Amino acid sequence: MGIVAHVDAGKTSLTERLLYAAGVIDRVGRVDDGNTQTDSMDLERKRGITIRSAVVSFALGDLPVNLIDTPGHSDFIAEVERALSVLDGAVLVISAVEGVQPQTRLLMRTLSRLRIPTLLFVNKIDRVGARYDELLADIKRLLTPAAVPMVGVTDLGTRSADLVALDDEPLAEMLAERNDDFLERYLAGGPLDVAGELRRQVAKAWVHPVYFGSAMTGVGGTRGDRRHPVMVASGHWIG
Ligand SMILES: Nc1nc2c(ncn2[C@@H]2O[C@H](COP(=O)(O)OP(=O)(O)OP(=O)(O)O)[C@@H](O)[C@H]2O)c(=O)[nH]1
Ligand SMILES: [Mg+2]
Repeated sequence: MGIVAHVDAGKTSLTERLLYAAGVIDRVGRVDDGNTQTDSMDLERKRGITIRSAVVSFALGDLPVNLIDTPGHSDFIAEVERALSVLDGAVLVISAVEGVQPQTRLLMRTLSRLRIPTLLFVNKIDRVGARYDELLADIKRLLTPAAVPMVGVTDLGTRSADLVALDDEPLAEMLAERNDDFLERYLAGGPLDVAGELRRQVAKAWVHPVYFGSAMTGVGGTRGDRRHPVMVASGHWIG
């Protein structure tokens, strides 16, 4: 699993959060304090930037996971390219404030070309100036029309920003556009395995679910009783 983004979007902070959520570490380090797992070189810790791709390996149940935190600075692009060639899946991180940036577009183009299953994670929803609707529109216009939001956000742009469940309808509609059998069942009002179909279409890199959260406050994932994938590794879905 690769975590990729434009510089400063929060890749290292998100990686740290994921390690915490997976039970690998029992304290969340901070880039600004120079104590994260993946910014481990002296220069990285001093400058608060990632220079080298770093892999952290752990198990989720029986499933081995190799999480790769990549650099965002364009000087270190070779490090990212090397990582891309081994990925089973990617999380493309976008800052809710800065939005879609040049490196974001470049990465999405490359991930699409390589048909790597890619989730989008809009980070920093706690920061002043964080956007939702406008950013989703930018994502669809500049990155991929096949982007679909998985959660809504309350108190956007504040420390108490949180997630709310969304209606499944737009998601089902988007999936129906890409699978005739699913479309037939959708039109007939029949029982729909939305989560299963989403998994299949994400694995084929046909659709890109958009998650929202904050690596800083730890808000993320989904809300309500939806059980949708948040990570992929070796063709298996986790979460
Ligand atoms: N408010 C807020 N700040 C964040 C969040 N995530 C990261 N930051 C801050 O944003 C800055 C960059 O975070 P990093 O995690 O180093 O970002 P990065 O994408 O790994 O940066 P590079 O590897 O250098 O490209 C740091 O000052 C973080 O503390 C977030 O969710 N909310
Ligand atoms: Mg980093």
